[in-house]
Amino acid sequence: MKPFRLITAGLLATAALTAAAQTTVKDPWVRGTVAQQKATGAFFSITAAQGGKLVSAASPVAGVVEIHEMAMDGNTMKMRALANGLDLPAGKAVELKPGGYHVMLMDLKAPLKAGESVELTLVVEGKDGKKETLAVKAPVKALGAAPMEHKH
Ligand SMILES: [Cu+2]
Repeated sequence: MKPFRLITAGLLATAALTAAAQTTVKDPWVRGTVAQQKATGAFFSITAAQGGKLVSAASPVAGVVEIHEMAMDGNTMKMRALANGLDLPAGKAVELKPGGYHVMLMDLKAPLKAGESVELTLVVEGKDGKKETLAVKAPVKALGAAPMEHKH
């Protein structure tokens, strides 16, 4: 075998790894909860270099995790699940923040206190249909005491 072939194989492997990590998540956080509160939101900035969709999320702290948007329903702001996922335009940061897109953590197993951190698993589907899984650690922040209302 010629040494040249080995080098080529090495470069290809590196390229494959880079392609798999096309999505980056910045500044993740989760809104803290009070006793008896069963739902809260997780927020972050997400950028998919080649574009794609955030199709699902999971967390060990919640029984049900959905990707939500806020939308006007008549005169009321309501949340609803994005059935087809959240679009991520290529190279553009998409902000998930209070009052906008968020990852809804429901059926919480315990209250989330400031200082703790929550593990999130995000699944992004690329334009080519390939799925990428991202493990994110989001610190819990206590922002006011107002619990996040959940209406559908
Ligand atoms: Cu929600």
